[in-house]
Amino acid sequence: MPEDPVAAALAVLDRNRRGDWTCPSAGIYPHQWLWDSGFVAIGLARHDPARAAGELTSLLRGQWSNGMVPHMVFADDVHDQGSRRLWGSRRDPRSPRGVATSCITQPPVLAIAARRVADHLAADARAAFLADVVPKLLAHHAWLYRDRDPRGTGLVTLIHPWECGLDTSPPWMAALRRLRPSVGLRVALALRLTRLVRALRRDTRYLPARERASNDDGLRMLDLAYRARRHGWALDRLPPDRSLQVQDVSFNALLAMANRDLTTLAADAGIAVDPALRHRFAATPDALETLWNDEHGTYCARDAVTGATLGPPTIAAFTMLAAGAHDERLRRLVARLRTDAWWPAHPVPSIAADAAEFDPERYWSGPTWVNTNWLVIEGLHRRGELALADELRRRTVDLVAEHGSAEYFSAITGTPLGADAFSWTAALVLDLATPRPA
Ligand code: 9WN
Repeated sequence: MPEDPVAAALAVLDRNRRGDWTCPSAGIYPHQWLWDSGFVAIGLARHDPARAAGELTSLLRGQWSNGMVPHMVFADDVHDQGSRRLWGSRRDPRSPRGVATSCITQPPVLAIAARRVADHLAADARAAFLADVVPKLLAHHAWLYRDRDPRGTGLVTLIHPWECGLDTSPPWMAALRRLRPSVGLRVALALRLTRLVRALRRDTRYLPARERASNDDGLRMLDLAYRARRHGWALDRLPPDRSLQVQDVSFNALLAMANRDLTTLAADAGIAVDPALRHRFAATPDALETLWNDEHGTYCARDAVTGATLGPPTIAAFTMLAAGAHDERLRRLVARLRTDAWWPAHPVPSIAADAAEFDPERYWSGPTWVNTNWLVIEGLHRRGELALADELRRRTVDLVAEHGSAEYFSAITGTPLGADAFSWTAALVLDLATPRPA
């Protein structure tokens, strides 16, 4: 008999609690991650709004003076020298004093989470929370547009797969493999220094290798991070032929959603949004439509240097249901969602089940994830597809009730994969356990 899903989810979040914040999963992910904390706050908003608010404010202790919110804030008491040394954030004068962080970002879900948290706080606490976080979130979004969209296209450019959140999804890995390797990487690949990579990797110490990125891809991602470090993590300093520069679908769709929520929160708090920033916000929805690809019949990421489409299509396209405005395209997306390839026994896989790259157990190359299902459900609600939204909601809650709060699941068999007791799985089940009023 499966446990009560709400009680089980709260137990996972208590187990992963580290004071004010929650780690994604003890052991493999001991630090604080940006979008993980956003999802934790969304899930906790109704059950414990004060803790949910603390989850967001604690993440923002890692914010840099230029507004960048890093994708990781390191736990003080966890030895993880390999990872800390890679980033070396403390050598960068823009990093916060006394807090070690990564030097790249992750999907900007914080304003989306903050709006939900604010809705559940009592008036005084809400005013104090908004006075604290709204200026920081405005600085965060201003950084995204200033540093990552210097040409004013309306779309932010990412410089590393770790920034997109769906890290090892096939379009990103294909682009990474096409990149001319550095001398160091060529030597490492030729000598097959897998032992070295395994020593640097934390994930395969805990999990079967077949569920994770290959060692070669792991090496390529590390090499790319070292290259970006040599250029101060700055998009405008990266050599175009030796870097990845990607206009990612889900990152920019989440940015459009977050811009809407941040605008509402700023108005509530009586904080003015700089007109130039408003102008940037306004450009993003139309710019997102330029990611539509007729050949694939869906939205795809784009190489920001060459303009090439990065296929195959992934779950990222469906996040447009919550961000897009092109009725005909979004109708086509909903129809596509109901095809066997995207709606197998346990919808919705990270890539189509009939794609050549589909691998049912490997990370972002096939399994279904609760956070992406949550985003699809959000989009279906926005489109008025209430029956489909509720079906996906029920199936997601049932999957977790039956198999536990795994990091991800086989979309074919439901087998739990990756880390267990994973925070965003638990948190979003908390949110999904209660059906939405129609
Ligand atoms: C690198 C923490 C993070 C998630 C990402 C997921 C994975 C890290 C990793 O874990 O990324 O940031 O070690 O592979 O891809 O979405 O935020 O849960």
